Amino acid sequence: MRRAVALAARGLGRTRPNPVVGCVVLAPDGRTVGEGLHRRAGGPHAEVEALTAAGGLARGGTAVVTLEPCDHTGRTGPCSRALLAAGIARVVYAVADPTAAAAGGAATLRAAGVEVAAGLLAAEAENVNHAWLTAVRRGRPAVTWKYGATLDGRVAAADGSSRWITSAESRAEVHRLRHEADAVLVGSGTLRADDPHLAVRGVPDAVQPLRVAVDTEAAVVRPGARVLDDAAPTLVAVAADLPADRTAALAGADVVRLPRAATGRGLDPAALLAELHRREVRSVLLEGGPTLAGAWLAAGAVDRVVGYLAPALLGAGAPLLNDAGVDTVSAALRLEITDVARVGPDLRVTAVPRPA
Ligand code: AOF
Ligand code: ZN
Repeated sequence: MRRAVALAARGLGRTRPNPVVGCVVLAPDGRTVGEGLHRRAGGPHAEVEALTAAGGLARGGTAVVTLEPCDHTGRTGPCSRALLAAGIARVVYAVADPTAAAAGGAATLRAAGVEVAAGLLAAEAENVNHAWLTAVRRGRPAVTWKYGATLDGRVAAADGSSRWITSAESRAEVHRLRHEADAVLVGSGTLRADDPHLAVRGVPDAVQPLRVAVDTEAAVVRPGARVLDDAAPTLVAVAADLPADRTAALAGADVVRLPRAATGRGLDPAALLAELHRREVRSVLLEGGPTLAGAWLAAGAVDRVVGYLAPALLGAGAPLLNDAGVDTVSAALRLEITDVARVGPDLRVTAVPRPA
């Protein structure tokens, strides 16, 4: 199963709107005779790829798969039937398929006499599919807020300079996070201050995410902005109530008009996430800045936080987070740390909101 999870991880960023799935087929004597992963929506499911590799050696063997085999005909046929047709005797899967349409593979296999076990390395398999599982459970894309800051929580110095606070190693990792995300999103403060490009660089065969520029007043993004180049598709989100001439300068760009947040600050995160969900985005990397992150946290629209902390102190300058709707300690947004790692000289902390 550890190998199957590693196979699944290779699909991250490539399978939208589908999950990542890995599968290993063992012959009756326990030898690995086939491996597979789900590489893209519309392509073969992991089980089918592994069974094809195994050929006749799968008969009487075991299929180890990170997600419950599907029982439906979507873009491809049901994996439950494929496993039965190959003569698999035992199926071990980690996580149940939470979609109503595809679920039921385990029951179908059991009814046909296959021995089925669930839950092996479930935490690891959940983790690799965090985005897709969150999206299915919430009915909207999973949102990861990523930031890079000094140890005293600043993203810029007093003079406004902000380049290269974190290390080259951390910045390289952020390109991988972008590649793994279906969309990368920034607000108008970051667009104005940094003119960010938001495309993936330095990842072999990278899939470029949809770049989402939240420019509520249509006051920042203009032709020539780096975010509008042809390195990746871009969606510019503006307020629905703006007069038409405000978006005239964006002719040719993909512009969506959305309701404002109830707080009056920025766009309604839920409306933007619904729009992205319609566009088959299942994971969003929120890259800033502090005002946008505060609004999204306050709205309960952040599912995971990844912070890169550089061993540097500034003492003054912009904080990594602005108002998140908290005015007293008892109302703090409490998180649970799920991972801590060294990345070059920096510290990477991953955390998820604690259920209220
Ligand atoms: C599996 N193995 O490798 C994958 C599964 O429309 P389709 O054919 O692409 O099916 C997509 C659905 O099938 C997806 O929503 C999920 O429930 C399941 N994905 N299942 O047994 C796989 N990718
Ligand atoms: Zn399947």
